[in-house]
Amino acid sequence: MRVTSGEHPDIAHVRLSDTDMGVFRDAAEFIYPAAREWPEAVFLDEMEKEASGLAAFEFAGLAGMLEEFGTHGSWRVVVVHAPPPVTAELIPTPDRYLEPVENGLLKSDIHRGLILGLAEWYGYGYDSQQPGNIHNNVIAIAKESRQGISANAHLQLGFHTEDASYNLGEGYNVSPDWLTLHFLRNPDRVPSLVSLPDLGELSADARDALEEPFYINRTNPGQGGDANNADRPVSVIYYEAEDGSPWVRLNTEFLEEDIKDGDYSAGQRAALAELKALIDGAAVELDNRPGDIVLVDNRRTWHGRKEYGPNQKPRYDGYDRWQRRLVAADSAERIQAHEIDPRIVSPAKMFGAMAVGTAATS
Ligand SMILES: O=C(O)CCC(=O)C(=O)O
Ligand SMILES: [Fe+2]
Repeated sequence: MRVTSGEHPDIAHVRLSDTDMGVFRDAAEFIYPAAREWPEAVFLDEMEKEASGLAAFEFAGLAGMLEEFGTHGSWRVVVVHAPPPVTAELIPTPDRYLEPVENGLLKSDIHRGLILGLAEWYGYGYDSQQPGNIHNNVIAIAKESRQGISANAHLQLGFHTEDASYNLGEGYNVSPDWLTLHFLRNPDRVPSLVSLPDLGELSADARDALEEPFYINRTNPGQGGDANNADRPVSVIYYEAEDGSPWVRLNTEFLEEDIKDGDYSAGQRAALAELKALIDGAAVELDNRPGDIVLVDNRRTWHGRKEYGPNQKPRYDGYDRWQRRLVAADSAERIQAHEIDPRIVSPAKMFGAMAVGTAATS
């Protein structure tokens, strides 16, 4: 295994040796016949066990690297170049969201499952997004015209931290620490975007404003949209990191509207505009190929997608761009507090608990 630095000093690429590639392939072959029968939650439990064996020996180097990444104090994005899916084994790219019974386990899911296990991250899904599925499909959908949803190929997907609107402070946070995007197909090489700004470049005024709890993030349409916005303002920059470094929660998709005329003060709007400019200026394109597993530190990184260009339009022929998304947390307990099924979290349940908590203290 070699670690090379990439498009930005905070982006690392993991280049696996032929032996490592073989371990991934063999593990997938061996586990798949049984794993395809397991519910997703059971599958992830099993991957944790499987990975702990590999971490001791075959994948000790990778486990060590992921442990360092997992501190939230080193790289902000790691791309593991895992074996690409075997073309003959991969089902057509879906052109709509799948029901859980249709959304079977793929052999490639085992590669990412092992990485989650090595990193000791807790993978989960939502009852508000592709409900019942823990592995979500990121695909283009022909009739999708809403802004801010990954399935809309006509528009750029604006920079966001994943599920920013569900990050409402201690006890009320079901947003992921880690976002994993696993590329199965990307024939026209539509890039994902990440933004890695240096918050030290913000003016003191902007930073002071962004550390105050005034902002309500908009929930993306794929997560239920405005109906799932919280009734609780938060600070955009917050401090929960062990090393004291700033963390961020912000969906910039609808930020222009808030900057123009939201319910916010002139100083707050100026601070949001300054941060937006900083984020846009720190954009990096990721040229993802099948097999790439992009691991994003969702506390310190924004991500999005460029619009599909004129020669990149989806064809809906089964071979379009397709990635699997799995979100993950450092602490299983933080998520389990708001679960309705194993590894399925319910933001509505969290909002309900929040309302009760507020009533009790007011
Ligand atoms: O399509 C992409 O590259 C990014 C999608 C995205 O933001 C997500 O799935 O969370
Ligand atoms: Fe996203």
